[in-house]
Amino acid sequence: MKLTYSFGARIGGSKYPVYLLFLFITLLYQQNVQAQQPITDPTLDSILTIDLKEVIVISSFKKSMEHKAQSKPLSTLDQYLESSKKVTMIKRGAYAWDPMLNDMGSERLSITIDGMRIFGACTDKMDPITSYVDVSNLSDVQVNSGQQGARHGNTIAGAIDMRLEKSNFKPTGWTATVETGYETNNASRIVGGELNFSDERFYLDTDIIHRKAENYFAGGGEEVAFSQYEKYNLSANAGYQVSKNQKLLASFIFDEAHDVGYPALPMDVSLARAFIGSISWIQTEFIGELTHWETKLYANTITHVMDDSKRPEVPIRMDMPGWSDTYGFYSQAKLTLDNHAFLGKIDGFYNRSLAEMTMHPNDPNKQEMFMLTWPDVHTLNYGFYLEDNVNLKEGALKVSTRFALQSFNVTDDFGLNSLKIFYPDLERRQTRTLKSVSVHYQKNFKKLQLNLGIAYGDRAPSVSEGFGFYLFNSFDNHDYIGDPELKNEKVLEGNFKIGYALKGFTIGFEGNYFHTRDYIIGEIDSNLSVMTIGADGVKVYTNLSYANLYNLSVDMDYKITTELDWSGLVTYHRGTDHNGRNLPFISPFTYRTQLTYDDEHFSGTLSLTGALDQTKFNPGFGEDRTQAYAILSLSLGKTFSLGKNDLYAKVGLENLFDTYYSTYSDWNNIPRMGRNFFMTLSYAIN
Ligand SMILES: [Cu+2]
Repeated sequence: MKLTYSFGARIGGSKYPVYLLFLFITLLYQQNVQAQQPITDPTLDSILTIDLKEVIVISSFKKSMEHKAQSKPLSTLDQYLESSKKVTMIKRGAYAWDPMLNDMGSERLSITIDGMRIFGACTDKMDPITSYVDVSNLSDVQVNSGQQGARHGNTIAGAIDMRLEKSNFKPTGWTATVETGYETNNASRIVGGELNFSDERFYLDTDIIHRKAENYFAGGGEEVAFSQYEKYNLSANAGYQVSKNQKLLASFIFDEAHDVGYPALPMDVSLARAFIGSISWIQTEFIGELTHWETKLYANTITHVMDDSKRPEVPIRMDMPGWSDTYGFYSQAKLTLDNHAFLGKIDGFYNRSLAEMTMHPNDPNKQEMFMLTWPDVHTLNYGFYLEDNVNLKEGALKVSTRFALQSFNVTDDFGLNSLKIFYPDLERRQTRTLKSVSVHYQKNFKKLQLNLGIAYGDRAPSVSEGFGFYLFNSFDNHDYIGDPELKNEKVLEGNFKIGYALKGFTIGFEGNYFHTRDYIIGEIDSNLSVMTIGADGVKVYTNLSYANLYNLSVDMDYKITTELDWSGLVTYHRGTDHNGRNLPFISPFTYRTQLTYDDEHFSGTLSLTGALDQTKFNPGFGEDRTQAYAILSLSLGKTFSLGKNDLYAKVGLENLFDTYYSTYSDWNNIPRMGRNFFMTLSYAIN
């Protein structure tokens, strides 16, 4: 606690006048973007559970009126995710940041939309799943660390589930909102609206949003070329109450981004498009003691078109389109017996991933070259998940397990034969079994709460790790080749949390440890020659004997008065492999502190985020020492009542002192945005 506080005082004190701090303290506003979920989970009735998930409330306008929970109402989903305690974002530009949980990226993560599996179509990770939804679609994002996320799929790092916003048969009738925002740094314009109808029998929610931004400017005024983007998103959700006990729901999202620049990469995206749809049947009563039966069928299709047509000088022109289609289902039900609350779930998905690369030599007499970078890999996964929440005296126990079968089928002959150059005995099909077991225990003392957990889990290689063919990584400047014979990665996980609450003051100390066997990472193979002009070498995905990773954090919250609140967070992370070599993308020591003020009419926040020098980096993966930084931001909000309707205005200043900085997770040290003034207006018609 001392540590965070002293940082706040230093910035406020010596470097910048103290009165500046206090001027804004009087106008501060309660910001509570992330809240630790209380130990009762509404989905499990009143049974006490020990789900230590973090819930990031996404505030659409409607919710912003209820919660006033956001510091920047129309910020991107990426910015919301970044406010989480455990999620960090890899940035390759201003758009489509790539989430990491517990310092682990997409291969080790399960990311779902309302429980639906969906996979990006880019071999270079330009299109994380989070880039195909917008805040206008969502009510909240649930972050489950480690095997606590196994309900949604096999995972090492945990699960991020983005939950769609639904009126859910509330008798609100017709409601509408119009929202608009502008940001000065990159001339970002945002226009959105919602039109909803809901009664006890039927609801229909629709929303639309458009975002367009030009290049942004780093601190000090340097323009970051190729950082523009444009995106449209629209969605519709409908529900029909068939009987008191039965509901039929449907959801649809269309998302399309154009002209997206990736300043940290040698290529851009001319089109990234997703269609995401589902139908669900929900029954409160099912068979006998089984309740809350929910079955969902879903499908999604993604098109990703990557090229370098806008780059002035390239050694060779490349077109790299990719496609990913996923079809899936799940069916789950609950059972309550004495002090046990069970949840059982069966699920499955079928994914098809295909990506191509065509090289067009500058010399017209030379032939074009064509490769399949993902050889039309079909992945079939079906699994069974069971959890038991046991309500104990002054505590709780949660036991959960998942078992799944996952098979790969390389369906394209050309792609299969290309991989056979490296793996002559490669079979077209393969099947793997995946397992997860976890036990969590919670004990409540008077003002103290103790959580302990231990877990085992594994995962199959991703399509890139298993079947990728000359995937260029601009960070370490190597071509990557997959290995279909990789072993599954297996993790042994331990975690704890100690929470202490006094009147108005809470403190939590939290940590987790991942011992990962057969850790998958790319290693240099000096016998192979590069495909990409200018690349330094070729890496092949390999199983390391093991890698260790741990994360520690302390967070505090102090309610100074009913209106004024202070919170702080410090985190420490460390990751090494079996040789003591640093793992890439491990965060240095970070801190965050925030003062918020909130009364009926005004709201405001003053926040400071920063990191110390990154001294534990991995030069073999293109990393270097990232300098320490501290960034100060503030925002002010006010609600105006216009008759029956409400107008909510919010203004803010980010990176107040226009600091030039980049973080450990900025691809190729691309600088972050400099000073930025934003304003948003939301108008609700009730
Ligand atoms: Cu791409």
